[in-house]
Amino acid sequence: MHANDTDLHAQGASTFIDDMPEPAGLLHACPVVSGIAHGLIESIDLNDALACPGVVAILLARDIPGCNNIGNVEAEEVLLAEQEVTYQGQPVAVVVAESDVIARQAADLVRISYNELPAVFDARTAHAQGLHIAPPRIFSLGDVDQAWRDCDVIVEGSAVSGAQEHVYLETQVAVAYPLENNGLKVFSATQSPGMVQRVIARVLDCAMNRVEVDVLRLGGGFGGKEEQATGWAAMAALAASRLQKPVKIRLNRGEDMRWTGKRHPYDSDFKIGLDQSGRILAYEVCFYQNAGAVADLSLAILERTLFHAGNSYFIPNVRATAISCRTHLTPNTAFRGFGGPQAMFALEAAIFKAAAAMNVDPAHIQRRNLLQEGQPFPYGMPAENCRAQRCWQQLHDRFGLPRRQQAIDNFNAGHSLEKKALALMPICFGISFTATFLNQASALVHVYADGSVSVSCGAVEMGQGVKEKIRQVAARALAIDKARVKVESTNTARIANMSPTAASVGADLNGQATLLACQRILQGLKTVAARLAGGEPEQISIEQEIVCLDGRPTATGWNKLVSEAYLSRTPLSAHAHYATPKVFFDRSTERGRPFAYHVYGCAAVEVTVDCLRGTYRVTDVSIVHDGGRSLAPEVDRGQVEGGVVQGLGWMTLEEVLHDGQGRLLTDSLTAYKIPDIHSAPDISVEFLDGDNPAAVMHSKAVGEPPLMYGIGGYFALVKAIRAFNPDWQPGFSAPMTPEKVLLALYECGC
Ligand code: MTE
Ligand code: LUZ
Ligand code: MOS
Repeated sequence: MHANDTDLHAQGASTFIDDMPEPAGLLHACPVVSGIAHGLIESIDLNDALACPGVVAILLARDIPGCNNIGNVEAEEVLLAEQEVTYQGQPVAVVVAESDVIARQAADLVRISYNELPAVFDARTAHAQGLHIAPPRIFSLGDVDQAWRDCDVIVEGSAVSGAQEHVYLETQVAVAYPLENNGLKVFSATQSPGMVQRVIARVLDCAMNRVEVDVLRLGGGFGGKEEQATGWAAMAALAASRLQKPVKIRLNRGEDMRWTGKRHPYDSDFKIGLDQSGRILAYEVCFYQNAGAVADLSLAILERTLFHAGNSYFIPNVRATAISCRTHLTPNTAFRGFGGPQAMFALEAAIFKAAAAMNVDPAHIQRRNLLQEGQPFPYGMPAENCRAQRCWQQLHDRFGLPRRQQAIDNFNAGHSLEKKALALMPICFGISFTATFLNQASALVHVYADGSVSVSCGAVEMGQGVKEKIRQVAARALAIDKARVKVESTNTARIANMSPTAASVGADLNGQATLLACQRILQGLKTVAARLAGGEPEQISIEQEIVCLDGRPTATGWNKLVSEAYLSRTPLSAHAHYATPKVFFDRSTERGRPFAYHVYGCAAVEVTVDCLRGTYRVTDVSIVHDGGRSLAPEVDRGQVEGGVVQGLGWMTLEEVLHDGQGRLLTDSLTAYKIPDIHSAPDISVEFLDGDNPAAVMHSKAVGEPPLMYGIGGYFALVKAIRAFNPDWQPGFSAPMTPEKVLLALYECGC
């Protein structure tokens, strides 16, 4: 009997890298990082640090045998700075010592002197100075310039959304073991074992087959370990390879917060035009993305911002421009939603402002413009199996929204110092990696002679339940009890060239590959079964571990079948590869079909504001979420609930602040507040079920989309504030912290 991750977590029996017994002779690495945001390195003095008892080595860029480059996108991303530093927290050296305490103490004694250069920390200033990661990109549909003439109402404004810290429970960690023949085995808390393997091979100038990367599970990733687990693993590998000793690196919480990137802050300008009925005729938006110092995944994130510029609305005339601005902050990175949430926040701000100008509820405009089947997204792809309207309608009907709005109106009429408000938040999220080549996966399935099953694939478990889903696929495909199936660690020696577990497609891609491999084994098993039952393979099926002939059970069960197959030398292992069909995108025309399908949904978010103190509660979230046929209903419910709370955190409490020198001020969980169980609202989720031919066994990806329901929290707060202070003109700057709420409550409109 094989327990799933949830059971192991509940028993405290699941293991993480930091729980692994430490081998004798293990060394510990600690990076030495830049204390300034921008400058040229003049000298590095290692003497004091090297004199510390227990320090074994200090490695610099010149000690890298291969390429000092850990970037996916651009050659500019170095493992260790050589001449120039471009952000506070940028690694310059790695101290290797007998304990992590010694390594940290010695790291403090490394003296680096700099010739400091000017630094820029916000996107608009960087843009004004021509500091960009790449040229702007523009998506357009229809003719915006013409369309303004037909509009009855036009409003313009700007929308700012802040960074977000991932706060995965397990901080960045890796252990590298030297093996014989110049090999290395690396345990890394990464969403991208394939990338960690490739980058280590590049840094060490060796073949990829020398490097085995293994991932059992992560204590959360949320995108923060898609690209940014790589550098730490490469440092451990560099040290292990050079010193021929196992080396561990593990950041503490403060280091992790200071030295790793966050969700990209965006600063956007919008202009929206509507007719009298509330139909949106034109939308123009320019997104200024704060990329930080190097590209990392910024351009892919920027692209997804453009893909989601219209959210779940049909807007016939759109021009969306996106500019990735280079600043001297820690490079920002993937975070659940991957640029989509920033786009949706800007559009909801535009809709809110238009609604205020028209003196209608924003829900009126939202409802009026929801996508319908066949209408195009701003990149030309028509909406297929569009469920925007159905989610909205079901939410409206099932959760009695008109009645609730009436109750809120009554409450507000009867309370002068407390105000409630309800905001709706429809979502639409494209499912597939937008880099088409990443939409592939493979799986290796073994059926052992005792009837137990082992599945290896490229999916990394990070709390999202992907292993449980893969298990379900294998169990259903083979018609056996789930307890027989074990999903192995994610390992580059068993699965080559795996894509990151990201873009919400972990279960979609790896599930399909697992299904194909199981079907291959099943074919051989059916031939054996036909022989045993005296029929043809086409007459055979397996149902609940029993071989059936023409649908009727025979005496042969799973164990007997498998042992007969083994004795008759029938293959009981298979490998399969899956590539998502029909996805493509042409960047020269910005047109294509980048997504296998879209996930829809709608949330109603209710808040209560204490108008004396500025404090508030998100009192209720009701959701209808587009779900497909779930592989694990409880997992999906957990993903929706967790995503909403994380999205609400981004929009309300979580404020990343830097000082004027680019130093992170909010580098602890006392200064950076995330939602806890006390601030989490009541959440009711209904799944809109149905078929989804585009994903494994008609399931639907669920990982990222629910985060965007949280945007409703921002607008509910804005509405509640206006119920108290109708003169207040919202500036659309998230997060809406209690301080900002208090100021807004008493800001005078004159
Ligand atoms: N849920 C938990 N518990 N922990 C995580 O780290 N990451 C999210 C989402 N849900 C995450 C999570 C992100 S950013 C993505 S892309 C998906 O899970 C990845 O997993 P999937 O592709 O299997 O859905
Ligand atoms: N990562 C990536 C992602 O490399 N490409 C994507 O399209 C994507 N989308 C969401 C999250 N991570
Ligand atoms: Mo998720 S941002 O795709 O790791």
